[in-house]
Amino acid sequence: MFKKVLIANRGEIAVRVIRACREMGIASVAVFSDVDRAALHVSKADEAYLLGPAPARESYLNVPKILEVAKRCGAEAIHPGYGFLSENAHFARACAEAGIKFIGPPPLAMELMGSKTRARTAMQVAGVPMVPGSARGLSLAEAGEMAAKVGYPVMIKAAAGGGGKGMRLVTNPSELKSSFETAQSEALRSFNDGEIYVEKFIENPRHIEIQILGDEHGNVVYLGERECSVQRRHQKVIEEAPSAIVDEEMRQRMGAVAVQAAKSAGYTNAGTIEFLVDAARNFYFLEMNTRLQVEHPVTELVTGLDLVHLQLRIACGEKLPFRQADIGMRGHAIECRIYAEDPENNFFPSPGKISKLMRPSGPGVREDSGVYEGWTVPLDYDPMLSKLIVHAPDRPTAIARMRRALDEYFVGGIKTNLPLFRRILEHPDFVAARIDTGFLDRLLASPFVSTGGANGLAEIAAVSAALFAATAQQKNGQQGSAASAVEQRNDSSAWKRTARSEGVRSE
Ligand code: MV4
Repeated sequence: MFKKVLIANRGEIAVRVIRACREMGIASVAVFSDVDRAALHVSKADEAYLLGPAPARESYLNVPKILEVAKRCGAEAIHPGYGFLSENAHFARACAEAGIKFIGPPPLAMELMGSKTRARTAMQVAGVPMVPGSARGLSLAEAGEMAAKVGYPVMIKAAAGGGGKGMRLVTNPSELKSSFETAQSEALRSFNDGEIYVEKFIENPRHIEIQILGDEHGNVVYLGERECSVQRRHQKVIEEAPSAIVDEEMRQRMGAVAVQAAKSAGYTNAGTIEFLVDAARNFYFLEMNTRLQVEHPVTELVTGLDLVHLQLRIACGEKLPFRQADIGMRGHAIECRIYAEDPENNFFPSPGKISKLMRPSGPGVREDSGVYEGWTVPLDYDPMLSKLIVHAPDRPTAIARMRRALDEYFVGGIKTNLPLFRRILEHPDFVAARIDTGFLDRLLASPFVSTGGANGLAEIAAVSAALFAATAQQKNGQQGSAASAVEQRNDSSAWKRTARSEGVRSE
């Protein structure tokens, strides 16, 4: 096994990888930018090195600097996390040339999947079901022919895109020219690559993805699916495993396709095949993500496997320690991505100092966090603070557990999207698993009337604690100690009563 690994990332995923290294007896090396000197991942690692100023180009995307640090400290491998350099084939190649193992797939497989048209061609050859459309770049005239062939509405997509960038919906032939040209210039500007292709439009699909693992000896397994349909602007908000609409038969078919896709691409390490699933439960290859994903914990909880341990073992040349038949799935897991953003102000980022942090715990609760109380969330990077993940025997129990965990969670000093999750988890469509990629937009467009329920117990507790501390002194002289007044009553929540008596809450 490696003796020392550098983690070329920050935040919760850097902490996640550092934890796996510690458990495996591997020394961990953190890197950080000027504004991340006091970040959590820096204090958790065995060593930490400054990369440069805050802008990612000069720090977490600075390939020469990262390789220089790796060589200087004697790291044998680099884990890229997600985002930043994780899907950059040039970086993977530069690591190999520097004699450092990139913990991920081979550069060739990353490049293949990076081009959506090349990926479609390869997947078609491998027999992977595909949305009808083209498998190569098209001229405007060819796009018109293809659209007529598959039938409107169609999606115009950038070959270098993915994740929703450079994508246009075209509902009739008269819109094709302007949409094509807009998508092309957007693609040229964003990716320096104007290649465009066409697919039939699948209306309100579900987004369901299959986790795979491949070793460097030709073995590939699938670890079931994740339901990721709850999204906003192509950002996932909630993920779960398993999907309520996937039964064992469908799982096996999707899994076999995903394994075939990975094998035909020469893929190794952890990867994810994304599928669009239509209302009739037909599934179509969308794209492959060549990295460990944000939502990997829900798969870990239902399979009982540690994906980062396995990534490290695979990168070291070990064989997968199990076969497909050995992999089972138990219960249901849900993840909420907690962001420093304001749901009441169009989800505008809300970085700043975390003045108070009360985190949930207890049975079946996991939190993968990159922050701590007193830390100032910088405005230079993605504002995800942490991931709250629950595991329970079944979906209804997992939903109840997540609601309970959210009620225990309080973040003071900055705005977060915590209130949004309470809303989603109470929504009848979510509870009934009637979710597709349009669910969250529909929910946000509808007026919201709070049911009052158990909303924000942790918030009441935090406010009450502050008031208690501020007023206990003067109360002492008047009507005895406030503490004893609280202790005397044990019928319901003491904090709630204190809040009520202080006029914080009127119920
Ligand atoms: C589609 C589609 C419908 N039909 N392609 C959005 C992200 C990008 N990776 C692909 N996306 C879509 N491609 C066809 N032919 C609908 C989407 C889509 C979507 C896909 C997955 C998750 C959320 C989504 C939200 C809106 C649109």
